[in-house]
Amino acid sequence: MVSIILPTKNEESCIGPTITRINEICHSPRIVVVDGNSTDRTVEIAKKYGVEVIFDHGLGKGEALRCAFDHVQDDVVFLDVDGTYPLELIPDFIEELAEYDLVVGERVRFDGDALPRLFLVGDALSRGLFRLLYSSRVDNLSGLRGLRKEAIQRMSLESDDFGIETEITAKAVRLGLKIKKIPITYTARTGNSKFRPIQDGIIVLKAMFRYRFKDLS
Ligand SMILES: Nc1nc2c(ncn2[C@@H]2O[C@H](COP(=O)(O)OP(=O)(O)OP(=O)(O)O)[C@@H](O)[C@H]2O)c(=O)[nH]1
Ligand SMILES: [Mg+2]
Repeated sequence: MVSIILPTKNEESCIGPTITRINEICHSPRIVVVDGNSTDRTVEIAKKYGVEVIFDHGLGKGEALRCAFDHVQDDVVFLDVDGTYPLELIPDFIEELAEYDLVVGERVRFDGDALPRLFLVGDALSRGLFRLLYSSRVDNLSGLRGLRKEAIQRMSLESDDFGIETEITAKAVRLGLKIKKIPITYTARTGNSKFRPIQDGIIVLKAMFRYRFKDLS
């Protein structure tokens, strides 16, 4: 089985359509929404659609994902609930998990004004630095991924914040796990971004160096 994890913090405009679409394209999926104490109607809508809803402890997206991984004890596909990622490719991610430990939605195209210029520059710098430090070309910030249960166990994930994708990518490379990249188009977001360019950019940078040199044995 593969569980589909949806981290949410005030995503009331996208949660309903996202669940509907996943139900259309996947065969009886187990969908788990992990919510960061949304103050809008996100939780109410998720419950109305009949999916499991759990809550993080308010520390950020990384902690939310770790809570969800602990909860499901399963292979996972996770993605942002903001309309940016191609939901129709989720079955491909599920399929590739039969062979690969980590499946990354490699953002190769950005639709229109999907990302402001500052974000695009930061994104390119982040990928460049990752490549330099890890000798590996992987989209370390992509929020659409598949991850096998055994890989999650081996990684002993610890990030609470937006460093989580970088931690997962870094550890997958350093542990020699099998990584599959699926090229995707990134679309403009619906609703407000939770990513703060300066603070969260620094968090990503720190994660990049921390997991390059940390003893993983
Ligand atoms: N449970 C939980 N979810 C969160 C938290 N912070 C963000 N999220 C969700 O995690 C996903 C990623 O956050 P985004 O705001 O999309 O961050 P981003 O993708 O880096 O930035 P954009 O490109 O602007 O979308 C979204 O679905 C958010 O609702 C949190 O603290 N707890
Ligand atoms: Mg997003």
